[in-house]
Amino acid sequence: MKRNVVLNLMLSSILGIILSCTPASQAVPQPENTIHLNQLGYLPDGYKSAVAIGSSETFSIIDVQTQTIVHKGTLGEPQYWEASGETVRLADFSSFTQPGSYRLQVGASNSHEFDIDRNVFSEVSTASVKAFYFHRAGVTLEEKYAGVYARAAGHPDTEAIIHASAASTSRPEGSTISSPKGWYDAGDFGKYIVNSAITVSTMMSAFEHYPEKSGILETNIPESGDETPDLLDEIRWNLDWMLTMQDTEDGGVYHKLTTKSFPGMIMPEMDTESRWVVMKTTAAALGFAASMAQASRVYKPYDMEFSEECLVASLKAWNWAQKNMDVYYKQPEDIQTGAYDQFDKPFNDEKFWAATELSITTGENYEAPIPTPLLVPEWRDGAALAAMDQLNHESDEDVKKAFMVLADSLLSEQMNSAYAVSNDAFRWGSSGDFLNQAMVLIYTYRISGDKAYKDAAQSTFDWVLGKNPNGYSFVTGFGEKTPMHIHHRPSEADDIVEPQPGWISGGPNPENKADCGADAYLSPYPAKAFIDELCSWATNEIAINWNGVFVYVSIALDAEG
Ligand code: 9MR
Repeated sequence: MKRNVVLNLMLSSILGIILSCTPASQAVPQPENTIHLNQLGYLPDGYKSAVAIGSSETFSIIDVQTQTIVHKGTLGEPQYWEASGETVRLADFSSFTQPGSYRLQVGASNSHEFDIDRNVFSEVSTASVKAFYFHRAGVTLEEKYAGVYARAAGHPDTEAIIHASAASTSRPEGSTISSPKGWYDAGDFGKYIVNSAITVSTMMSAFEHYPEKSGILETNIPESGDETPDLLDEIRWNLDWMLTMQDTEDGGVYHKLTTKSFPGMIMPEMDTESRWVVMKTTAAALGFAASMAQASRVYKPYDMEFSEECLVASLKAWNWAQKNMDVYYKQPEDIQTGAYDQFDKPFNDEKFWAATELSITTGENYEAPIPTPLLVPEWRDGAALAAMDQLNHESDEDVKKAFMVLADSLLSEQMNSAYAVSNDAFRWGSSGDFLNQAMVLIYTYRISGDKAYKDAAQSTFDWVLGKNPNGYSFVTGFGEKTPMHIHHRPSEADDIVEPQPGWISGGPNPENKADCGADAYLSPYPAKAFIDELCSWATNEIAINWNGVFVYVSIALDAEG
């Protein structure tokens, strides 16, 4: 189904009237559905699968124009999935390649409509980049770029206060620095270096690995039409902010810039509390060093001066980290915003990540051993992303071996999975985990040419767009059943029924059951522990890192056709 903006807006107003007199949990009427599939659709030559629940042995594909059956198939063997408590069968219709609009029928059940189309992911890919524009701090979003999501500027951050934890001789407690621009991290308005670093790097890697597709994305932002691709213009907004978070005196990088506690559900310009710059950490310095080293080579053809500035900043942060390899983030007592702390492991992966990016950019050898086993990337771990960048520049047998071990473990997990996905361990931001797995898999296809990895990447990506037991496409505004009540301040406060489009909801997470109150129902099955409620920050918030990897995977699948 292509997203029809006008129709959606009309539906929004009708729903708005209904919404005003019904409780949120009943607000969006959903079709009865025992078939879960990618609600946008599939690439003609790509892997195509849906999940069916029920006793039927066969499935049909119906052309929605002609209402005729165009393909018939047999469902796979029933498989029980502990994560969802369901017995399901897979419908594999990869052999059906005819472009068009369809629905899948199993017994008396019908799926959502979906397309088979060469450009099926183009629009959502563009929207997922555009979402970052909606999150720009310190600037008015004009209607010609933001449409109905136009808003006043918030958080100029030209007088961010140095917190006691960040004080130094030249920047004592209570002094101020100017730290404007950047993106809001998530449903809150904080700006966090660790999460910014993995996000900008994942997006720059999308650009480096798939330059043709990412170079032509048009997002209608103020910089559109300049010499630089829109994707890089958008990333630059955050890189400019990140540079201000370095203490140029010693090269250390502050962990975050936020208010002392989370504000209410208000628009950015209403949040006028003081914002604080909080302590320098090793994780911030190394993530920053990695991103800036990568930015230095990515932006070189477009802005030589900026490229040089990034490299100087990267080296300074790297040098600071060499002398400060164990400065973990410790949340000060008077600060309650996000921590992005990590006590589970040392900073080996961040060190490898920064060393790799610096080595690629400078051609010199920055030493750091590859941490094995490599893990799926996330905000806590940039090593596999570094491995991908390394392999994108030159083949290194050790790195390739470690990367293939990771990809093969994902592939084998998927082979045994009832939902044909590489994940059954659910936690905060599970949508991001699925997408990072899909990124590893699609990149493995690129270096191996083995279609099994591409199919696995597609199948994992399908999860986020609706092939999951919740039946939600977790991308706002894309798909028939999509979150309407994301934990996101502007979407709640802007009086527009539809949330900002193109954001990835965090997805099922059984870990935190307290956010909607002790009595709120959250499924005991981890894969179903999701509620589309505003209160559910642990399952229904959005965040830049999850969007960043969605950008990568949607571009990559599009590019690989
Ligand atoms: O994505 C983060 C998740 O991995 C952590 O478990 C969680 C709790 O510390 O925090 C998540 O990140 C949040 C951040 O701390 C503040 N902004 C919103 C982020 C997304 O929920």
